[in-house]
Amino acid sequence: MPDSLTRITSNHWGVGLAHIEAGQIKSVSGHGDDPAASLINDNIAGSLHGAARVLRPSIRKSWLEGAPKAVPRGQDSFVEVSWERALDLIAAELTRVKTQHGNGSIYAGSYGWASAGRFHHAQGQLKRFLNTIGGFVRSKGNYSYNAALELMPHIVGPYPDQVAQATRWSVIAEHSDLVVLFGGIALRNTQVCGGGIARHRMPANMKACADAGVEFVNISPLRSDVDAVVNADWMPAHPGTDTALMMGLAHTLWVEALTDHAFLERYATGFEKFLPYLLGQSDGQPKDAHWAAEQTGLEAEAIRALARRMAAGRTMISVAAGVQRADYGEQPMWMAVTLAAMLGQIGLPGGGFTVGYGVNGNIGAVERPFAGGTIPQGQNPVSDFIPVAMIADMLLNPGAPYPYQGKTRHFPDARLVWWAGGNPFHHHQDLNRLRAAFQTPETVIVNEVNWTASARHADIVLPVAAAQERTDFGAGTSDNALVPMPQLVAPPGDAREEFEIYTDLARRLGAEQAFTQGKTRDQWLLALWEDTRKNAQGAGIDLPEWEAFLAGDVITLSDPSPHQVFLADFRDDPKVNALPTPSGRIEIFSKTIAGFDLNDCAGHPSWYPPRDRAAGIHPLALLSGQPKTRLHSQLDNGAYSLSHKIQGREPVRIHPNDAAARGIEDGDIVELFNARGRCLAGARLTQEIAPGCVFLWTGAWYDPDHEAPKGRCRHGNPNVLTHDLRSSTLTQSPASHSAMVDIRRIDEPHDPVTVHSAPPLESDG
Ligand SMILES: Nc1nc2c(c(=O)[nH]1)N[C@H]1C(S)=C(S)[C@@H](COP(=O)(O)OP(=O)(O)OC[C@H]3O[C@@H](n4cnc5c(=O)[nH]c(N)nc54)[C@H](O)[C@@H]3O)O[C@H]1N2
Ligand SMILES: Nc1nc2c(c(=O)[nH]1)N[C@H]1C(S)=C(S)[C@@H](COP(=O)(O)OP(=O)(O)OC[C@H]3O[C@@H](n4cnc5c(=O)[nH]c(N)nc54)[C@H](O)[C@@H]3O)O[C@H]1N2
Ligand SMILES: [Mo]
Repeated sequence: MPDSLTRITSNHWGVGLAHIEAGQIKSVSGHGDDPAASLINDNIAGSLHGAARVLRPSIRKSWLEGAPKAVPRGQDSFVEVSWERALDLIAAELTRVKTQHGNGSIYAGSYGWASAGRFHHAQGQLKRFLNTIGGFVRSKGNYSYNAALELMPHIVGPYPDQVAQATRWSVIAEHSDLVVLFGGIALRNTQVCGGGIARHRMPANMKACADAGVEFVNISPLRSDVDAVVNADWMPAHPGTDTALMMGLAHTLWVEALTDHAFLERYATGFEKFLPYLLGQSDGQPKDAHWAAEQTGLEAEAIRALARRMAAGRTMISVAAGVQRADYGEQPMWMAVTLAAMLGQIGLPGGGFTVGYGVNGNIGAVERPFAGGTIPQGQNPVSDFIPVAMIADMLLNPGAPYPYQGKTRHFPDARLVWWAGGNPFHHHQDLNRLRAAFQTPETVIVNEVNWTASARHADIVLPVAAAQERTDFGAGTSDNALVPMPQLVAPPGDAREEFEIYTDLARRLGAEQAFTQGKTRDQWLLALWEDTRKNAQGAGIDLPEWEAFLAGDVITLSDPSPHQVFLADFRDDPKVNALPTPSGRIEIFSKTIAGFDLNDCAGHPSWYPPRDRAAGIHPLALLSGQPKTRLHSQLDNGAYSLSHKIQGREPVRIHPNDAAARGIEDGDIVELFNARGRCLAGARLTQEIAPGCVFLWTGAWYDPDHEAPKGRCRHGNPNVLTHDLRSSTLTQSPASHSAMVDIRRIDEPHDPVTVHSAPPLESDG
C-alpha cells in the first residue's frame, strides 16, 4: 500500500472517504454525492485507534482461576491470553454446557447494531456458527419499535411493510396541508439507516415541504425535534400523554361532526365499540379536549383548534418510534390509527398516518429495489426465544412464566450468554438491575471492538476487527445504494475477523465443514456479491463483477416506487386488497386482543397514565433519545462525540426555569437521580426543551463508581435511571422514555470518567 491514500468506507451513518497515512485512518470526510454527510464520521479515526480497543483475548481473572463469584462481573480484572488458549476454553465450555444443560441453555439473542457490511455481520456470523453446533435461544424483536412490530399485525398489518410502503416525502410536499408530528422527526436521527445511507435526503425533504407551504405541528418535549426550516408550531405535551391528546382531538372531531363516517364504515371495524369509551359512556369520563388538556398540560382550546385544522385539509399524522418506546407504547399508535381513520384520509396522497418517520434517514425517502446477499444462518434446532427486552427478566427468573401475546411462556435457564455486535450495558434499561442479572450465568462471552461496559461484564472477551479493518460491501436494508468497503487498515493487536474466529472454533468442535461450507472468507464475499447480482438481475439491473465493484464508487439505484402512498391500494379496493388483519380492515377494536383480557392493553385504544408519572415521586420527565454525535454507544470516544461533552460528561438539556430552581448554571456538573440509580452529567441550559423535562442522550459509555451510592455512573448513561418495565404484557416491549428523575448541582469533588481506556489487564503466565 502507498503511504497516503483516500479510500471509500460505509457505515450506518453514511459513506465516508477515509484518509489513510502510514497504516492509520487520519480522518473521514463525507462523500461528494451526499448532500448532508454526517459528522459522526469524525469519530472514526480517534475511536478506531483509541485507548479502549480490545487487543487480545481476555479472560476475567476469577473465572479463569475457577472461583467465578470471588469478584463480581464488572469489577474484576482481566488476563490477556493467546487465541489458542481462549478458543480451547470456549470449546470446552460450550461442550460442557451443551452436555449438562442442552443447547436451550445457550442464550445468543445478542441484540445490537454491530456494523455495516453484508458478510462480516456480527450476529449473522455468531448465529450461523451456533446453528452448526446445536443451536441457541434467540431474541425476538428490537429496542427500536417493538410495540409497533407486535401490535400492528393485529390492527393494520405487518409493521415492516409499513416502513417500506411509507408515503414518500415528495408526495407530502405536493399534497399535504398539515403534518402533525407526535415526537417530531428529529434530523439528528435521520443521519442513520441500518446497513448504510449513501445520501442524506431529509434536510432537502424538509426544505421541499417548507417551500411548498406545508404546515407542521410538533408535539414533542423538544422544539428542535423538527427542522427549523418548516417553522413548526410547537405543542409540548407532557411526555407519555400523546394518547390522551389524540383522544381529545378525536372527541372534538366527533362532537363537531368532523368524523368521516363513510370511511369508518367501509375500511374500519369496531369504531362503535370505541365510541362509548371516547364519550365516557362506558367509564364515566368523556375524553374531551378539557380532559386531554389536564393530562397533557396543553390548553383545551388549542386542542380543539388543532382538531379543526386537521379536518380542514389534507393531514398526515406521524408518530415517532420514540413515542411507542414507552409505558403503554401500543396506545399512541393505535389511537393515531383511529384518529386517522376518523379523518378518513388513509390511502390518500399526503393523508393518513405513519409510524416511524424519523426512525431512520430513508423512511419515506427511498426503498431498495432488491435485497442484498446475506450469509445464510442455517437452521436453529432450538425454537425457544425471549422478547428481546426481557434479558434481565430471563436471567433473574429462569424457568418462570411470563405473558406474551395472550399466551403464557417460560424463560429458559440460560447458563451461557454470548453477545456479538451489541452493547446491552448501553441499550438495556435499569442498568443496576442488569448488573445483578449478569451475575447469574455461568459464562458470558462478548466479542467486541472496544472495552465497552458489556465487555467489562464478560468472562471471555474476544477482540474483533472493526468494519474498516476488513473487506465487505454495504447494502443498507432500506438504502438504494451499494457501497464497496475495501479493508482500509489492519486490525490492531491480535484482533481478528469473526469469521476466522468461528472457523477455528468450529474446527475444535468438529463443525468446520458445516460452518465454512468449504469456502474461504474471500469465496464467501464473492458468493454474497453474486447473490446480490442475481437479485439485481431479477429487478432488471446489471451490476459489475466483484473486483470492479470493490475498486469503484457507490452504485445508486432508483426507488422502485417513488410516488408511494401508504395504503392507496387498500383504499382503492378494500376487498381485493384487504389488509392482513383478522377482519381484513383497520381494527379499531380487536377481538383477538380483547380476548386476551389484559389489564394493560384492552380491545380498543385506551388511556393508561405512565407509571413513574402516576407514582409522582420525581418531578422531571427524563427523555433519553438517540445521540446526535454518534450511533448509540458506538464511537463515544471519538472526536465529535467528545466535543459535545461538558467536563468529560454527557450533556443533559434542561430548561432555564428548572435549572434556576435548583441553582444550576450552564456548564455545571449535575447529578440525575431516582430510586433506581444515579449519574453525573453536564448541564446544558436551553429554551428548546419544555419545562418539566430533561433530555440526556443515550450512548455515554456506562462508567459505574462502585464506591458511590447506587454505583453512580460518572459519565451520564441515562439507563441507570430508566425502568425495566415493559410497555405492556401484550408486546413486552422496552419502555425507556417513561422515567421520572430529579437533578441537583454537584459541588463535592468527583472522579474523572475512566471508561474510555482499557480496564486493568494482566498478562498470561
Ligand atoms: N434509554 C434508552 N435506551 C435505549 C434507547 C432509548 O431511546 N433510550 N434506544 C434503544 C434502541 S432504539 C436501540 S436500537 C439500542 C441500540 O443498542 P446497541 O445496538 O446495542 O448499541 P450500539 O452502541 O450500536 O452497540 C453495538 C456494539 O457493537 C460493537 N460492534 C460494532 N461492530 C462490531 C462487529 O463487527 N463485531 C462485534 N462483535 N461488535 C461490533 C460496537 O463496538 C458496539 O459496542 O439502544 C436502545 N436503548
Ligand atoms: N444520530 C443518531 N441517529 C440515530 C440513532 C443514533 O444512535 N444516533 N439511532 C437510530 C435508531 S436505532 C433508532 S430506533 C432511531 C430512533 O428514532 P426515534 O424513535 O424517532 O428517536 P428518539 O430520539 O427515541 O425519539 C424521538 C423524539 O421523541 C420525543 N419523545 C420522547 N418521548 C415522547 C413522548 O412521550 N411524546 C412525544 N410526543 N414525544 C416524545 C423525544 O423528544 C425524542 O427526541 O434513531 C436512529 N437514528
Ligand atoms: Mo433502534
